[in-house]
Amino acid sequence: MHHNWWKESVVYQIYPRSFNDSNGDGIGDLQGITEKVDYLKDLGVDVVWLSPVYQSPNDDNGYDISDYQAIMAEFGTMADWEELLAALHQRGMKLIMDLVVNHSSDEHVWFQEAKKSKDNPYRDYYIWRPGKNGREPNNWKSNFGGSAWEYDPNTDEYYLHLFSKKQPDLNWENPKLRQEVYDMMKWWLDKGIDGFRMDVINFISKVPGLPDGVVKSGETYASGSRYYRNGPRIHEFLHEMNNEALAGYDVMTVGEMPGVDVEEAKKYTDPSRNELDMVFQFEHMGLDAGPNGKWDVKPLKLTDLKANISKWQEGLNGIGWNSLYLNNHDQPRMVSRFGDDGEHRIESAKMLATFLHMLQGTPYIYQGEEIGMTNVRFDSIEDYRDIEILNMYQEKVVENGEDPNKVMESIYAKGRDNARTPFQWDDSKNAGFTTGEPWMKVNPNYRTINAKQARDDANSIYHYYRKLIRLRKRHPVIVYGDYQLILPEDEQVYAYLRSYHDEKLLVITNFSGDHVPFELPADAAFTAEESLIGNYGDFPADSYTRVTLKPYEARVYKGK
Ligand code: TEU
Ligand code: CA
Repeated sequence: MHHNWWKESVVYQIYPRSFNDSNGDGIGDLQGITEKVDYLKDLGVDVVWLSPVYQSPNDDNGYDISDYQAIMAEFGTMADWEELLAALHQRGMKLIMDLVVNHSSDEHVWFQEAKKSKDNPYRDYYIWRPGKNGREPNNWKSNFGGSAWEYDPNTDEYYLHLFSKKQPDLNWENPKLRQEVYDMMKWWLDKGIDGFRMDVINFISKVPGLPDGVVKSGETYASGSRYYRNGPRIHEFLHEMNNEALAGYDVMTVGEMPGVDVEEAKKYTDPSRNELDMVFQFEHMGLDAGPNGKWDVKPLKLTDLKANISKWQEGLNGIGWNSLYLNNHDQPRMVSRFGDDGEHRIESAKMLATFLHMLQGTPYIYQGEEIGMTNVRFDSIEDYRDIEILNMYQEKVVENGEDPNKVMESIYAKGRDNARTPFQWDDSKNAGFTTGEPWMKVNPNYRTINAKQARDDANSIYHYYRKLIRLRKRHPVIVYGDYQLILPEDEQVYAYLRSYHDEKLLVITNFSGDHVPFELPADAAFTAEESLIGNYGDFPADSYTRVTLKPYEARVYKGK
């Protein structure tokens, strides 16, 4: 398999607003991140992905950009950003930036111009349509609720917004828009960045004619996703972007792609096609949702996770590349969702990390994951900040009269703000995140769960992550090995083999809080030589054929 630095790397995602506040205004900022680069270096990560830090009115916390070449005033200045880049580079770490070009902010000068008149030179940078029978041009719903169209009385047309109405979709059919994006990308690349994470990049090509979707009974709007995910010109656009903007730079590109399947992902990431390096896909994030989408919470069946992960591991092997993650800024905390954030918080967080980091792909650590930060339960909807949560609550409780307690439960389980509470640095006021009033409340469990405690405790989740990251550097099988699932039917134990040349790994993870027997199937070709890492301390290398696993136990054996 072809070797690349971004396959051998571990990425750390920072959500700047919630990471570290350097000036006491309650909002995380760039100088705050720079103060913590040694923390990142000690952890051992190779690449930092910054969620958006560009100028933005913050309707969606920076995912609505009003100037792609300016820094958000709340986060600091361009000089602060340059200092951060230099501090990371000095320590041998890389920086990738978020590229949000499916849409801009409605406060971007392009949109300000576009809405002036139908013949404005920028009109075609966005997607405008006349209404149909006094209604929206089609029945698509926005990902944040309501119609995906907003009426503009000045020009008597609607514009498309797949997210909030302050996030108008850019028109990729327009070659001038595409060229502006490529020029902007090169401007950042020439500043020395090491790549891009591309926000919903598989949404940029829409099916011409923007056909109606099928409305579910009882609903007003339909999902239009089949007409804008992996659309007809998507591969052409990404190939062009690669050619025009990326060629000649040694950078990594990762495409955030809701609704991508294995076959499409192969096309996006097969190096011979010159599109992207890796996908960041969502299939496994949908396994604990019912037919009515993310708020329709259902328990995860481990065999569903196995079938899904295995399909991706086998499907991309030798062809493309995947990102490995169990949480990010849009998802609940992984220990709360897939582990046990009470009694077995530490063991289960380590188990999930082991499970993930031993797979083929590039692991992503979302800030706070490495200290086992958990979901939060705020009593009042007033304490929530996320536009998706607030719009959903408004629609369900205020407009449709649904039971607020039930809706709050779904927010506790799936709301994006679970991931966005301030980073817990220590047990001082506001978790050491800010000396002021934090923009969102801290999770009250910061007195026991915080980075200071974790760094001082040799058995912490944090030190376990350090060890996992270091193992990756020593054993090419972790990065490049083939994957083979064993015990596909087991509902408690997820076990798999990796193999690369004469190196093999056996990974055994108990996803339950029970004591569970594990037995290596007789036909599994594996002989253990060494025990690599486990979340209950050292264990004997010869225990791999038959063992009773403790709650959430994880063991990795190396052998042949
Ligand atoms: O998210 C894209 C996306 O489709 C989702 O992950 C979505 O935000 C969420 O899961 C809805 O349930 C990206 C960004 O990561 C997200 O923060 C932005 O809000 C969104 O795009 C719009 O830019
Ligand atoms: Ca600040």
